[in-house]
Amino acid sequence: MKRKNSLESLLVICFLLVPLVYAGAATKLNDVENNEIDMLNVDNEPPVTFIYVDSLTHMITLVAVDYGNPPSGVKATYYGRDGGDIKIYTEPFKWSEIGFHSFTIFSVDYAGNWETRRTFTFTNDSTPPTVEITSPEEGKLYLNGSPIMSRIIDNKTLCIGKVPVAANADDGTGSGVSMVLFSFSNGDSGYDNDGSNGFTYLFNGMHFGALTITAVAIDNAGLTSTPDSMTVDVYNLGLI
Ligand SMILES: [Ca+2]
Ligand SMILES: [Ca+2]
Ligand SMILES: [Ca+2]
Repeated sequence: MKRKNSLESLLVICFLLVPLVYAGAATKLNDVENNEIDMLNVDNEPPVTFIYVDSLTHMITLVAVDYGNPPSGVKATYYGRDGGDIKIYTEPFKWSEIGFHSFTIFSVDYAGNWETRRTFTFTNDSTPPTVEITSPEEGKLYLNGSPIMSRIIDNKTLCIGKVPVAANADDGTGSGVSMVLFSFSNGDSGYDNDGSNGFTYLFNGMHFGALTITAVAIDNAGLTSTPDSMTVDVYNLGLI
């Protein structure tokens, strides 16, 4: 009888424990789910700020986009000019001082996520570049692209075969030379946008007689130089 009572007590305890264990497990499961939902529904990402510089109007616009799930929204955007004080950005502003400039920009969202400060540089430029044709050289004789000698009889440049055209282009302390355009009186044209190895173009059009070569430099602000021109005598079949 005593043993039966003990068994009954054990069964009762088990009977009472099962729902408790189940409830505990369910609570844990709910906690995990809630935590996951919390993690999925929080904004822990900072905004990203972009800068737009209009090289013609010199207007500077900052735009910030917030991220998160869901994003809490951009609370404020800040900027500092040329290492100066940090200010709050309210609207586009003009920055027309010529030369090199740096802007530090960053934003914060309503959840308190601060964007890491980033620095952008640009050059305000209102001076066109200069250009000068350096090849072919005045009074030289060229044979298929290579200078052979100075002409003795005539001081006019003569190119038999291809014409190696090169120009020096300079933008001083401005935005830098973007490219040099080459055009020819026979209608051919070309450009070189890599000044690291000089600005060059190899003319190989079929042409017999005087050929005027014109070079124009363009800087990174879109300003164009005064053209430089020279006329040479060319005898080229235009073959490879
Ligand atoms: Ca955010
Ligand atoms: Ca310039
Ligand atoms: Ca080049």
